[in-house]
Amino acid sequence: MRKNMILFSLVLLYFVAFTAMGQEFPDTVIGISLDDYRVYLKTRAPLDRLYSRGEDCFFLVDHNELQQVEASGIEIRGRTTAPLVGSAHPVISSAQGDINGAYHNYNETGLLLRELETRFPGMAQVITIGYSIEGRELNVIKISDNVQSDESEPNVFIVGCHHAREWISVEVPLLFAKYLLENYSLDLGVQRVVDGAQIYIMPIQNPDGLEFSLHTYRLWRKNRRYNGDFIWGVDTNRNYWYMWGYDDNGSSPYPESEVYRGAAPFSEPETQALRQFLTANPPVGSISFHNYGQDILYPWGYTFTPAPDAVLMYNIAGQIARRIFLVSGRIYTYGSMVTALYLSNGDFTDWVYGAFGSPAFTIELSPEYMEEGGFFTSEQMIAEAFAENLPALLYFVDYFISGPDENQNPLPPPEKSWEKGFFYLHQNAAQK
Ligand code: 0X9
Ligand code: ZN
Repeated sequence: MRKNMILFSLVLLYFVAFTAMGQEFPDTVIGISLDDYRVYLKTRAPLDRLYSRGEDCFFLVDHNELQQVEASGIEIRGRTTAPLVGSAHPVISSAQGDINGAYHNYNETGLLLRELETRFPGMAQVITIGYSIEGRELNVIKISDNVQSDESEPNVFIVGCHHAREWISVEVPLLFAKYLLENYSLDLGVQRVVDGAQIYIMPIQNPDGLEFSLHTYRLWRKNRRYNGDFIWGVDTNRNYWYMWGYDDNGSSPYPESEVYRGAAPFSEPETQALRQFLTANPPVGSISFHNYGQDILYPWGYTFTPAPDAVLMYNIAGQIARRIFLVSGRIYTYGSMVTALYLSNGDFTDWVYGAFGSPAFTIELSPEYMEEGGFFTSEQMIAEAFAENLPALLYFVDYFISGPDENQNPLPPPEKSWEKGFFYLHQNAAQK
């Protein structure tokens, strides 16, 4: 019996060791020209794309994939070793050419927020509102005049990166914080919003997921909750309390789903922290950044019934779309969330609107289509996405200080016929 046990243990040990040794983690970042990559794809499986820079594409590859690329004869234009893959303590990297290029990872974001706090002590304050499942800080930067005191000014809340793979959604809120602080003394418009409101910006709602997407699997979406049975992740944008689990349309009770809503409303530390923080600092308006799709969406998401303030939110969304269009010519379509995308429940904006009654928006940043890269955004897009959203963000904060800007028309109906239908659909829905 005892002998059998020993034998069994040895066999088990062998399998565990073998599996661990055999496991291949991607550990190298390589740059290949887009033309070469097209050639490569004709005969071999796709590689894990990180981002693109000019004509080059950057990929995260394991040892076998690297050998395949080398054997294919195409030119590897750049190569770096990725920081410790899967580590809970990501390596600090700030030079372009690291695994995330010009995109900010968790550490870089934290460093920049602290740097801003140090440079602008009267106007910026970093608040750690909780910790993620893997123990990372959930940070909000408060920007206001007399930042240390709680003034009776409207609270505007802006958040990014509920979804790990949506890297560009970190950049727009983060760069907005930086812009406000660096331009306060140069620009009266900036001064007006910083003096008149308390602006809370949280660039990363899901830091564990972001790091996993950066270092291990580019297309990761959820957080890193371990659900048992080798299944990880809750979709934090399905875990909020309002109408949580209303039905299985767009949210799922099954852990393996990409839209798993978690075991209970607010079961995740990442959503719990926001519940506490926003309850203590109720927002008059909020924006949650995502990508991709070029949409400006507002509640409800859980039902087709228009929200009581659908017209108000429709008008604000129109003003946001108009300002984006004036910067870049890009058309962001707008309407209630269900008409624009699909039904879902337990998302951030339904909760904010349901719990606080204040206008709440999801902005799906560019690109518009999968064929334009989808989640796989380029480095150049960081500056573009920020620039095209800046006037809209300033308008949004100012709206809660000055009220609606009656003189501005919303975006004229877009050209493409299906979008026209889409536009009128929303207009009608909003006017009901
Ligand atoms: O599904 C989401 O959470 C958001 N889209 S994404 O592709 N970035 O994942 C959109 C949320 C919009 N809300 C509803 N449709 N209810
Ligand atoms: Zn998203």
